[in-house]
Amino acid sequence: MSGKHYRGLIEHYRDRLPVAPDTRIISLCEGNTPLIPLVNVTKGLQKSVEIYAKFEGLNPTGSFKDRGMTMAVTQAVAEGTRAIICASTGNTSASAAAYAARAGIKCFVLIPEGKIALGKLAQAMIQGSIVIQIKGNFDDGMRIVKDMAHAAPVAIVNSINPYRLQGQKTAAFEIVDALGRAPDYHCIPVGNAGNISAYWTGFSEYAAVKPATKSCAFCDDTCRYERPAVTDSRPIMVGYQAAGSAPFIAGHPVENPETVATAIRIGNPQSWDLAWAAVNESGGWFDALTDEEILAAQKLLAEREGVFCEPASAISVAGLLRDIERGKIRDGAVITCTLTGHGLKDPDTAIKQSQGNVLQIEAESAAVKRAILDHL
Ligand code: AN7
Repeated sequence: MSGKHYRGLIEHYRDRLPVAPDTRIISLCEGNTPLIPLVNVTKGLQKSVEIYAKFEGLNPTGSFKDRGMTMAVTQAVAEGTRAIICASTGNTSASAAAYAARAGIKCFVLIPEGKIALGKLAQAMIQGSIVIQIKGNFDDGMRIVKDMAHAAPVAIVNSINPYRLQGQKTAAFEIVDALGRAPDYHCIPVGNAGNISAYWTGFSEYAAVKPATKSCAFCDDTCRYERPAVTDSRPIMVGYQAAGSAPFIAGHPVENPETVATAIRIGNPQSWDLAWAAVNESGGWFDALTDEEILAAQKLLAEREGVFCEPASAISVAGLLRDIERGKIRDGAVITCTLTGHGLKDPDTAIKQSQGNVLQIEAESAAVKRAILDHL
């Protein structure tokens, strides 16, 4: 393929990723997602801050998982793997299925029965993965998948696969590239804790001087020389969990995690130490939000900003707005929030909390006119 159109995050950030020059890239042109300024939710706040949403719901399968999956599946194929496997609360399975389909390999996904959002299940199914519904939660699935690494010829593509985090760190690169600087704070939902770890890696790599090893299609001559740090700072990392699934706030894994934000219904996060390192090294914190707070933020973003993300994603904005009110965010700060997945993933939850916006009336102009006048 020729030309300079965007060809996915591996091609774009090739010199910062562990990919050999002749490797066959498995890509759906993921990444390059918009950094949307939030213009309405900031009105009425005590502090003057700039908030940007990194809308990862606009990746090819509707979540940030595609960033890691392009790397993990590219590597799996390079190693001659013929099947991949993951445990998932939904988005990982949707993404794994898509990249496996693209690569022409088999995909097995373990999901908690009855506890994944409808859109994600539809994706995993139609993209041809073998869906294994287990009578257990994500943590049970993760334990079984780790067993399978030794028991069956399959490659694990959960975020314990280090290539996943390598791909996901590019979201931090994109944020700095878009802002022209690092944000002061970065707010992010935390489930299995891979993403917060990946962002910290990305922000840290961009703040460090590094010799360039390879050049990409977009680089100019300077690429061959030692690369200066792109930014001189790193953000304070803030991770938010659902109150019913908050091991980082409890300080230990929790059994039987529960939350309406099924994507982050995880009690035993695999990237425990990396996530703590991100928060501690950056001077950040973890906090928990109730399901009510999560859903209110999802609705606020949709109604006030026109940005429809899934409940787990909205927790980053829910937490940020609460922390601004509590005085934990400094005046004048530039803040980025990751909205990890698209709202269309979970239509049931969206419909359930928006019933009031539907009117049922006769099919007559007079009735419609009345309805309009009543609601102006
Ligand atoms: C929308 O799909 O773990 O802290 O199996 O789907 O990196 O786990 C999903 C996680 C946040 C949490 N937002 O990210 C899975 C899965 C959304 C998610 C997270 C997930 P991590």
